[in-house]
Amino acid sequence: MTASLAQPNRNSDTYRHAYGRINGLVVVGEGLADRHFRLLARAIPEDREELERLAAMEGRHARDFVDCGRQAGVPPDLGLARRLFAPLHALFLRYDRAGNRSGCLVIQGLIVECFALAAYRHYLPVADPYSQGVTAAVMADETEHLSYAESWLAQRFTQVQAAVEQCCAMALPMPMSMLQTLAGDLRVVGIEPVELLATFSELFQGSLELIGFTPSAARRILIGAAATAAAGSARAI
Ligand code: PL3
Ligand code: FE2
Ligand code: FE2
Repeated sequence: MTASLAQPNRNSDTYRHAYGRINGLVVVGEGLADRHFRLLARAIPEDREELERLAAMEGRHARDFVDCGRQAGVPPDLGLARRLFAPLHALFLRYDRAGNRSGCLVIQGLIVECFALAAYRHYLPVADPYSQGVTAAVMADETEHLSYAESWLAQRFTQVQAAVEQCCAMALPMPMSMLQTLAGDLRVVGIEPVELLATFSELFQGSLELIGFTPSAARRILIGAAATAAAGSARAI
């Protein structure tokens, strides 16, 4: 199955430019994940050690993906990545300051981790051999990060349900618009953005159900966010 996928020409300028933009997003995303888990470690002191361990894993991921770019001889576009991540990071900080722990966990533990897992799953078959090894190892860690957030939220479902819904309505359209911005670059490196979005939706739907939402409530949350994202991009035209 994976062998039949068209491999991109990794030496072309088009590929290298797109790779630098996506690798930049991954490096910045992993670095922010490190910061977010450190802030969560302060917000949830009973799980401090575990959350600091997860943060350290994220720091390692960031360094590992920097190495991938170095191996490929392509510099990451960090400026673009920081601009693209700014709204999601700002919302995380706002929730953190307000003591909204479930909002913080939804942003980092569900949304960012599901996006990372979906993106890495689709990158794996089209990655160069060096990045392939790194990506496969990182994916196992991201699954653990997602599970932490899922079980924390599931254990408190009735108390957090409203905050989770509210956070999804605010935050979910953000990565969707990041995805739109990078759609062309993703295609160049061999990832079909629509497939990435489908995998993300599947993972996110599964997470919402696992924490306690009914399948139809979970679907409503995702569809609502997709509609907001589409309205946002229509305004931008
Ligand atoms: C968490 O451990 C790591 C976060 C890394 C983010 C990876 C982004 C993947 C790039 C594909 C573009 C989709 C945009 C969505 C960004 C959340
Ligand atoms: Fe990570
Ligand atoms: Fe992670």
